[in-house]
Parts: sequence; C-alpha cells; structure tokens
Amino acid sequence: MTSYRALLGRIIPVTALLTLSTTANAAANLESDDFVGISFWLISMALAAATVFFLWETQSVSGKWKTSLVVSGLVTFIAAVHYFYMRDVWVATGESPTVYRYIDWLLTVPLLMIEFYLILRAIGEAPGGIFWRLLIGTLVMLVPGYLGEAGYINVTLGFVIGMLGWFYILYEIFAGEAGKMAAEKAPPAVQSAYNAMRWVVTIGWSIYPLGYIFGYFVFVDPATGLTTAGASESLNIIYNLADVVNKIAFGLLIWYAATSETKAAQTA
Ligand SMILES: *C/C=C(C)/C=C/C=C(C)/C=C/C1=C(C)CCCC1(C)C
Repeated sequence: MTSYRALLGRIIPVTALLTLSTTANAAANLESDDFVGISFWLISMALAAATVFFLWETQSVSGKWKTSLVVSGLVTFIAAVHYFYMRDVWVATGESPTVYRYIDWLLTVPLLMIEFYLILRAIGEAPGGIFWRLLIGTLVMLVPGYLGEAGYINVTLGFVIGMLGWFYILYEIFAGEAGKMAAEKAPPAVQSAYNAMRWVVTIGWSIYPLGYIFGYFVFVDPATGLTTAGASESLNIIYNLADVVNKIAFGLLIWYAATSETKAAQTA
C-alpha cells in the first residue's frame, strides 16, 4: 500500500518538473557557437533534474536529513526557474541577465545559510544568532555586488564592500562562534557535511568574485575604458560554473552524507 506521504513524495517532484517545462519557451534560437547560451541551457536542465532527484530522495533518508534535502531541492528549483529566464535574456539580447541573477542569489544564498545552520545543528547546540549573522553577511555581500553590476554605485566600490561581506562569513565559519563548534564528536557523515560546507564557502564561492573580476576589470579597452565583448561572456560562463559547484555539487555532497549516515544507522 502506498501511503499518502509517499504519494506526495512522488507528486511534488513531478509537478515541479511540469511547472518548469512550461516556463521553457525560448524567445530566440540558440546559435551553435553561442557557448554561453549553451551553458545556460545545459545548467537549467541540470538544475531541474537535480530538483527532482533531491526531492525524490527525501524518501530514503532518515528524519533530520529530510529537511536538508528539501532545502537543496528548493535551491535548485529556484535557480532552475531563474535559469530559464536568464537563458532567454542571453539568447535574445546577448546581455548579462543581472537582475534575474541577483534575485536568484538573494533567495538561494539565504537558503544555503539555512542549510549550513542545519549542519551546525547536527553537530551540537547552534545558537540562532549564528544564522542571523550569516544572513547579514550575505546581504552585505550581495546588495553592493548588485548595485555595482547594475551601475548604481561605482563598480569597484560594490566589489570591495561585497568582498568584506564574504570575508565576514568566512570569519564566522572558521573563527567565529560557528567555527568554534567542534565536529570531532559528530558522526563521520556529519563531519564530512561540515567540511564540505567550509570548502564550499571558501573555494566554491571564490568563483563568483572571479567572475566579477573578469566581467568588469579584465576585459577593458584601454582606449575607451569600456568593457569588451569577452567581459560579459566570461562573467556569465564563470557565474554559471559557480552555480553548478555551489548548488548541484554541494547538494550531492549533502545527499551523500545523508544516505551514508542513514545506512550506517540502519546497520548499527
Ligand atoms: C547559488 C548562488 C550562490 C551560492 C551565490 C553566491 C554569490 C557570491 C558568493 C557572490 C560574491 C561576490 C563577492 C564576494 C564580491 C562582490 C561580488 C559578488 C556579489 C559576486
């Protein structure tokens, strides 16, 4: 007998997939040499598939991991919807879809902060203040980044303030209250999720400022001071790659930790 819960577990992912496919109507044709456009297409589908996978897999992990997998699924779902729009903007205009990009980040980065908080809670008492400080760091990182990219403030100023926000998050995770939470006593799967989290915020997230550097400081015509075509191409390729690492690969690491701990608990 299939229970209602199990049934819902099947219906929700399928509904998500259908919703996503209805938003997929291309405004223009993808050219065979438009590699940035191709990356938008590939990643939008990878995000949609990852969403179905993470939500589906909530059925086969133990209680506390279910929430983590749902959060991973929400991150890839929100990103998939934005990728469908970003893809259309890029293919139709060849311009950076900055506003969709930042709306996506503004929703998904706080969700990732919830994910980090869930991991911290799995290794011991995690005071709620940690979550709020990580959230403030997120806003200091993203808002000036948007203002700089959209031309509201100086592009270098936006970058510098955004970097300070990111450094604050790193401080909190390595040396602050969150960093002091020792993972040694936690089960191996939780330890590996905790390590994955630190690597993701340090290495995985460093890809984003790199994209910004290539987009605004590297491809500049010295005569006019304006950015050249390579600027928006490299910016979008690098941001897209960063999303694969920080949304899909990170979600898979959580899934791996969840399934191995669930198995270990079942055999213990
Ligand atoms: C799923 C989306 C994620 C994880 C987005 C993360 C975005 C960043 C880590 C952005 C960082 C930036 C800086 C550190 C400096 C200023 C420019 C930003 C906003 C690109």
